[in-house]
Amino acid sequence: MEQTLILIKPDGVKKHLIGEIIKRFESNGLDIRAIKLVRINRSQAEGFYQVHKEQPFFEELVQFMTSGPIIACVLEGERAITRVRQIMGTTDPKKAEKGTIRNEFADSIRYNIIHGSDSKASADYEIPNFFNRLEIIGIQAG
Ligand code: IDP
Ligand code: MG
Repeated sequence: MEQTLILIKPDGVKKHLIGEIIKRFESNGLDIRAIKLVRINRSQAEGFYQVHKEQPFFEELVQFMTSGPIIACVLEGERAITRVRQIMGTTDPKKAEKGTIRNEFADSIRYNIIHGSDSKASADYEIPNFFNRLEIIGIQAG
């Protein structure tokens, strides 16, 4: 079993896509282990995306991710990381496969609706940015 983090970005929340997006993951058989609506500040966004801090789009990305509330969600299932990335579609919605979330709903490579961890190492880093152990159902005893 694998766990992965998804974020419904500020554009996805503004477009009222929370239900639509969660439905796609649940329909695929993935289990929700934690979920919350949060607004992150600049230092949280910089920390979350620190792997991209040298990228030319970093400042825009931080501004975007702090521009409104987001949904953070831990999903669990066999090969959850790969399955989630497939359901999301690739970063640039113009290149994303038909039927994927980004292909159907995203406006641009910058405003692309959703984040999903891209590896086990990323998921292990990203999940604790949003949830402590007690908030993830199934990890704690009892
Ligand atoms: P991913 O979200 O598909 O994993 P990453 O390469 O990890 O894509 O980039 C993180 C986020 O940074 C993207 O989802 C997108 O919001 C933003 N981003 C990536 N590349 C560009 C770009 O070329 N211009 C503007 N924003 C970008
Ligand atoms: Mg990424």
